[in-house]
Amino acid sequence: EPGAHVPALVIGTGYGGSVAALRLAEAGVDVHMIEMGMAWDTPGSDGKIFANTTSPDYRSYWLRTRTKQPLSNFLGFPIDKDVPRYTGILDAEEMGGIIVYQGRGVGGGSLVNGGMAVTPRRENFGAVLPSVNADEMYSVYYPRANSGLGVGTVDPTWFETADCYQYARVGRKHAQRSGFPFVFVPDVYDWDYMEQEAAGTVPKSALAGEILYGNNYGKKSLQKTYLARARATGRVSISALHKVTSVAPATGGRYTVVIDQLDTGGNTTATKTVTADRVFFAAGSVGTSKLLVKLKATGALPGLNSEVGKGWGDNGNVMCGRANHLWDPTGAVQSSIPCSGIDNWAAGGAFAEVAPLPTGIETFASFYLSITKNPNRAQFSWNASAGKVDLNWQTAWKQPSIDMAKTIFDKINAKEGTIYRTDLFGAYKIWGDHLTYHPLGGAVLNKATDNYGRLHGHPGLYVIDGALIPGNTSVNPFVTITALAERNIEKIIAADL
Ligand code: FAE
Repeated sequence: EPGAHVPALVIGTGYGGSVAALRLAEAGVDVHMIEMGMAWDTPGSDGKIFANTTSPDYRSYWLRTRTKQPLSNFLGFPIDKDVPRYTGILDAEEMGGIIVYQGRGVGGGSLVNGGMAVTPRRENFGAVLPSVNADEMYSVYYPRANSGLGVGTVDPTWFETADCYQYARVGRKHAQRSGFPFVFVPDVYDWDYMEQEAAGTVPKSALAGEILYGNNYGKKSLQKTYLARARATGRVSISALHKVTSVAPATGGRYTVVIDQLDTGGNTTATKTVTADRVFFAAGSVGTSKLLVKLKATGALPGLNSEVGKGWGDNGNVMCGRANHLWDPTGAVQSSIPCSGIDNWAAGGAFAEVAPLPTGIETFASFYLSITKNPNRAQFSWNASAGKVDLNWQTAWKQPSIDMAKTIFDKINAKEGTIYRTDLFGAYKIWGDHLTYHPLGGAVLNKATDNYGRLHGHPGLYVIDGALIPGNTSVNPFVTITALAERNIEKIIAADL
């Protein structure tokens, strides 16, 4: 309610926000969460909450009139199409030199992502979060995060014969023939449910190509894990279609939070002001960074330090496809949930997911999303004349990622006598180097904040999401975001409340 006071206000309902809400509530603190996206709890006229990747509709994109599909072309044809402007689930946010894909709605990125739940190899952790005690992370917080998220792995016996993972078995064969380690990748998808999908006994989700615009069944998004537990405490409430626009000091050590209520056309229908004792920034790397950079530059939070907005990276994401020989079909029905990867991090700086191309037809293509050790870092800054926050990432900064991915795929192509696909990203373009799914950084731990996410200069303000991580996690990021949030909130509850 406008004018209300809350002990703890959490901006955003993704991984960081959900961990904070659950643990604060368990400690007896009433929490209000503010989420700019929709609640995603009500079916549309087709009886489903989420749209399919093969038929994007009004539910699919955040305030766009045309889809912006990560793979823009297929067999040479552009596949984007017009859709009604709506507060849909996937935001393809154009930040200058890069398109940053993000989930919008209660559950944040967990609504749209592939659910790949990967703990970094321990020897790589020092480069991921240099100021964090690795022993504690690997003995306490990574296990806590994996259990809270419901992480599991494909049954290796079922994998060997499942039609929907033929593409992954082809990926394994090619990786191993070129001498690369092939690894199974854990996921929060319900693996028993997927086996039932394959057996034809339950409604299909992963095996119907659902991903990117939500999964109607099977995926354990945050709505089913952390947020369900948070709500069950009775201390957590969530306002969907509400966007935080300002946080500023109020009397008594409190903060005034300004919130716009949105309609499904993205228009502001009301502006509300509440006060909070503590505010947790969990709007995601881009959302948190944009808020903090604006609030510092416009004088609302003058105490923030000059590290705010710095250290942003794309987790080295780059995509590519390979054209296989006719004797290596990858399958017409592909599980949209990846289950495996090729690990060449130590030797070549690349970890490649063997990704699906769930088109419903045989494509003879192998498709990969690589995470690479790209060293480039960008900075957010306030553009006063345009009244918005800019990011100075350059498209050419992806070249190191391409080079690292090539350490895997040039070798496989040479061994197999195959070539790269040139029809997936338009105009004979081999590399999907225009995007990231994994924005990280902008309010880096132990720089913009102390070593537990407390923002410098303003007691009671915290960052607790992917903005804390300095640009790269060496694998898919959400397990690390969750584990770091578990670590930080435990300290904050013990020391600050
Ligand atoms: P996030 O989950 O983005 O949550 C932030 C929330 O804050 C969102 O719900 C926003 O709508 C909301 N918000 C933003 N600004 C405001 C505001 N001003 N007021 C109110 N609310 C606001 O943040 N990661 C993996 O580990 N494995 C995968 O398989 C994987 N696949 C992916 C596939 C896709 C297509 C995408 C887009 C991402 C994928 N990711 C994956 C990345 C992962 O989802 C992402 O790192 C996390 O969701 C980030 O978590 P945060 O808590 O930082």
